[in-house]
Amino acid sequence: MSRKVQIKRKTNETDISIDINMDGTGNNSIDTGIGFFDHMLNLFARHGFIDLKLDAKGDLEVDAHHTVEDVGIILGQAIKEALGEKKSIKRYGSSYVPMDETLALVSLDLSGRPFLVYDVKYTCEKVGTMETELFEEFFRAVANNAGITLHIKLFHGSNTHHIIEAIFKAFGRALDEATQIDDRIKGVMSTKGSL
Ligand SMILES: [Mn+2]
Repeated sequence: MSRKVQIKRKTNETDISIDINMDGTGNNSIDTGIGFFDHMLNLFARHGFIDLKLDAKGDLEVDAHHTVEDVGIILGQAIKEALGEKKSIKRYGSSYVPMDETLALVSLDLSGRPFLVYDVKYTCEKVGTMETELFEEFFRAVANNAGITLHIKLFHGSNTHHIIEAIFKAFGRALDEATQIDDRIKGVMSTKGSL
């Protein structure tokens, strides 16, 4: 069973193509035009063992908002499509990731019920050229389009780069755990019979 998907999405604001393999090694090539965002998506792919090719051309002359949100939408769609009926997957995944003074938790359920709880406070409004408030928009777009119940919690942290980096690594690790196949699971991991 191959869990690979290619999607292209074009609007008046962005033009994005994605090529994802959920069962990869973390191999990735990412170009969103936003350096810090590329760095974070690279970490997500590496720590999630996801092969990811992502090319996004957005209206950065306006600001980064459309690009970040639309990357979240297409990434969510690609994850959802790649996982298909979610047969025999573990469904839940959680990961605590420390980075120096920072400790973050991502806990998620591939439930088909989109929900985001984002309990993160930043000390700076910007990291690189990017507004920190955009990360919540990104994760909401991913959760809504992938059908993930997604909890992101920062326990402590003062350096904004560390905080966001720990969250992206934890997201990759939690998603990797939740998407693993467990042969003991016949059908889907739900008494309801569907996810
Ligand atoms: Mn870094």
